[in-house]
Amino acid sequence: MTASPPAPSPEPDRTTPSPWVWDVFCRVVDNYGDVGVCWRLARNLLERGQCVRLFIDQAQALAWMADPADRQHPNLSLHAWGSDIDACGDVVIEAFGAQLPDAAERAMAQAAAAGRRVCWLNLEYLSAEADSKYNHGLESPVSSGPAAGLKKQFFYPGFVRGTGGLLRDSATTASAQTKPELPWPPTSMALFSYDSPTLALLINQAHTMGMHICVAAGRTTAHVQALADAQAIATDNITLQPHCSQQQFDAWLAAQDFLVVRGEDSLTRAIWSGKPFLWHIYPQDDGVHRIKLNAFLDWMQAPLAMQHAFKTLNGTRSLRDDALLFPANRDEWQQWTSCVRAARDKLLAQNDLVTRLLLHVHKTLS
Ligand code: TRH
Repeated sequence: MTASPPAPSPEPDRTTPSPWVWDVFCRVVDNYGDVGVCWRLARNLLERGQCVRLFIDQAQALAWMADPADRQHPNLSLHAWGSDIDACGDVVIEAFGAQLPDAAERAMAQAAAAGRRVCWLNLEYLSAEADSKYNHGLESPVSSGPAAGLKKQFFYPGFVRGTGGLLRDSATTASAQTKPELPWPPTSMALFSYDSPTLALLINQAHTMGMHICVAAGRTTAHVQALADAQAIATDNITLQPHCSQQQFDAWLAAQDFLVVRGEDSLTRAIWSGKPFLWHIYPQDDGVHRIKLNAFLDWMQAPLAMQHAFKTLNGTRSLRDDALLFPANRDEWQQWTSCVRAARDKLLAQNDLVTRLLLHVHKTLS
């Protein structure tokens, strides 16, 4: 996919309430989450009748992640990072602290000088830590660069009221109302993880339980292949899933009985699925992912066996001989399922992230 400079100012669709132009700035750090979250955000905004201009520094992953029909949406345009813009949108979203290109900051300064209101938000990483709630909505005055003197606000996604919530489109809200009976023992597992010393154990335990293991494309596949080459895992009953669009990825996850997810966007999808899952958190050198993982398990009110499995997979609990990464029996399977569904219900009772964004922007711009 080629990103196309320069960015024209799209005409907002005035037929729907609050149609604003949203400039979403995405810089890819690593993995698929930066682009995955921005792409899902863009799709959710389009569903709500908004206009989106997505500025991205590495658009390669969109070649498979973006469904062609979405890419051709009349209210969407894709642009290279640093493209010239003649005017900024009504809302400027700097995803994950991506320092904006000068052209974008200049456009905001010009808008301010012309008396035009613009809502500038820094979309942060998802966390269940209390800080997300305290910091959500805080202002940050900009002291240098072309936008010096302007203010941006922090927008923290989160699991509780008072944060920015979670991305949830209308189809997800509808499907999340269902509570189908899940088979015990589970017959299939979706595997989307980072490298981990416990991955071989996870795969072998899944194999012993009789599960078919479906492996996501990218580094998970590479790691599984390396384990297979080293004869560290049983290799029958493993399928490698090619890269697919975000909709196909969601459907693929939802089709398995047990999910192993990672990062932040697939974690959200696992919760919406209402299925027992394990979360491989994005590991950070300074170890802060431990705190983030514990905060999430607290929020989930996860039963002890589930907590142990999450911590073992993430290496925050030492690996014991009897370590089990799955529910041990039907009762535990039901406990894990009830835990995920109770967490999902708590979230379904709250507004989704885009609704909260729309309310916030409405307050700021009107
Ligand atoms: O890829 P990730 O590990 O992303 C991570 C996290 O976002 C992390 O918090 C961040 O710090 C780091 O990136 C930079 O996992 P995540 O968040 O689940 O994102 C994966 C996205 O990729 C998700 O939107 C689904 C999408 N995807 C597809 O659409 N098709 C595919 O075939 C695959 C494998 C993924």
